[in-house]
Formats: sequence, C-alpha cells, structure tokens
Amino acid sequence: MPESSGQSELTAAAGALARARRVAVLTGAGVSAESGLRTFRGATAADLPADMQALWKEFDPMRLATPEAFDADPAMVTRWYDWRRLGCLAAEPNPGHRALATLEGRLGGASGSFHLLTQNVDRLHQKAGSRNVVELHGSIIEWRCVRTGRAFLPPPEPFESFPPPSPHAAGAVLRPNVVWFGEALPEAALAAAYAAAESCDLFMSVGTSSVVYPAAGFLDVASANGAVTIEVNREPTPISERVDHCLLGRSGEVLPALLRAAFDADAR
Ligand code: BJW
Repeated sequence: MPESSGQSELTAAAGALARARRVAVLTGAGVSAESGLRTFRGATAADLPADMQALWKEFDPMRLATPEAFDADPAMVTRWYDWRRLGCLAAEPNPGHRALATLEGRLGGASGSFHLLTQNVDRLHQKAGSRNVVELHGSIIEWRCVRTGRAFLPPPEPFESFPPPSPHAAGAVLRPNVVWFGEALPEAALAAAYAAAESCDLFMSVGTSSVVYPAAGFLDVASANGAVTIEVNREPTPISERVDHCLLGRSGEVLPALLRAAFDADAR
C-alpha cells in the first residue's frame, strides 16, 4: 500500500473500480513526474532536487505558453520547447503509465469502455502501451507549420535554428503542436472527452492540479451523470473535497496498488 493512502480508502476505490464497466481517466503532469519530467504547478516538494521543481515556479507561462509570447519572441519560445521536447523524448514511462495501459487492456477494446484523456504532451502513455489516448493539449513531440497547419515529426536531435523552418511551406516556421493558454483545444479531442465523461460510470483524475479548464471541469460532468469519482494526487487539490475517493500519494505507487486491490484475487 502507498505510504500516504489510507488502506480503507484504497479498498473502497478498488471495489468501485472492480465494479465499473465504463471508465474514463484524466491525467496530468504529475503522472510523468516519476519519469523525471517536471510538473507545471504544485507545492515545493522537499524531496525533489532544484531542477525538478514545478516549471511555473521558474518560468513565466505568459512569456512562454501563449500565442502572444510566440509572436513576440519565437526564438526564445521555440528554444524552451525544444529543450522540453528532448527531455520528453528521453523519458521512459513509469509504473503509473503502465498501470493505466494494463487497465485499458482489461476494460477497453472494441466496446470502447475505457478512455484515457490526457493533458500531457509527452506521449509517455502511448510509449507505455495505452492505445485509446485523447490528447487534450496536443503533443510536444509533434510540431506544426504556422502557415499550413500541417503536423511534422522532427528528428530526435536538437533543432539547429530557432524557430525551426517549416518543411511544408517556404519561408514559414514550425511551432510546437501544443495548446497554449487562450487557444481552443482540438475539437475532436474535446468532443471525445465530453462524451467519455458523460457516459462513464467511473471517472478517475490522476496527477493533475485541476485548475486548467476545460479539462478541470470533466470530473463534474461525470459526477453530474452519476459516475463514481476517484482522485490520485500527491497533494490535495481543489477537487479533493468533492471526489468520492481521494487517494493521496504518488501515481506510480497508488495506481499499481489500486489495480492489484481491484483485480488481483490474491490481493483482496
Ligand atoms: C503528482 C505527482 C506524482 C506531482 N503522483 N501526482 C474557466 C475558468 C477559468 C479560466 C478558464 C476557464 N476556461 C478557460 C480558461 C482559461 C484557461 C485556464 O484554464 N486558465 C486557468 C489556469 C485559470 N484555459 C485555456 O486557455 C484553455 N483554452 C481554452 O479554454 O480555450 C477556449 C477557447 C475557445 C475557442 C477559441 C479560443 C479559445 C487552454 C489551456 C491550455 C493549457 N496549456 C498548458 C501548456 C501546454 C503546452 C506545454 O506543455 O507547455 O497545458 S498549461 C499546463 O497546465 C499544461 C498542462 O496540460 C495544464 C494542466 O496542468 P496539469 O497537468 O494539471 O499539471 P500541474 O503541474 O498543474 O499539476 C500537477 C499535479 O500533479 C499537482 O497537483 C501535483 O501535486 C501532482 N503530482 N507529482 C501524483 N508523482
């Protein structure tokens, strides 16, 4: 059992998961923290080295993660995103990612009874074997031509110029294929997420601070439609008080323990 999760809460959440037929999971940056990728927010963690503290404590999101920031200083913005792109490419999935892939294998398939909605841009869920992944905030691994909008998968080496030239239109540049503040989420991803939240009987929110909308609102949509709600996070968030089961701890420890308790007959 993870150190900070009460056993009774874990057992109750596991019971709900074992009974669920349609599951939707929303993930955030915390799921990738144990893969060595920095989160955006979160309390300063005494157990983390200085270079693993939350990104927005060191960098100003308004100067990096908005279309206005890119227009004002495309070189600086693309240098920062290239640095993060290379970090994501080098990272490996952790037991939390793998537990969610296992859960999909158990519940998913043709019936479509498992949906993984991720705010993460790192593609680690796919690397762990998850198949039905809805990327709400795009991907940092892909970049796109600012003129044609066509996506491009750059080679895994650092760019040589900033912003990098677009291979799709002469004189145009590439930007990361992510969703910045003030930009709309991809229409198909948003529609898939609302459909999953409305139709699931269990909704789990994992490793997200639950402050960025519209993703932060999916849990309430699921709850209003009668779903059981579970949160997994290393610290309390704005939704902790209103979920049915709040499991405090690292997702790389809590998720495998939750699956064992739900599905492993020996663990019951
Ligand atoms: C662990 C752990 C471990 C650590 N185990 N846990 C309604 C109300 C108020 C504002 C708005 C609203 N609707 C829209 C807005 C505006 C805005 C918004 O939400 N602002 C709020 C911040 C106030 N939203 C938008 O602008 C969105 N667009 C939009 O709504 O468009 C409307 C529109 C329609 C039509 C036309 C035009 C516009 C877009 C949001 C885009 C967010 N982009 C970013 C950057 C992506 C690119 C990049 O990677 O740089 O997405 S910001 C950043 O936050 C990133 C994340 O996906 C997102 C969410 O963060 P996440 O994943 O929750 O991570 P953290 O770091 O916040 O939390 C990590 C958690 O993990 C912490 O709680 C830790 O405790 C925990 N943790 N280790 C478990 N081991």
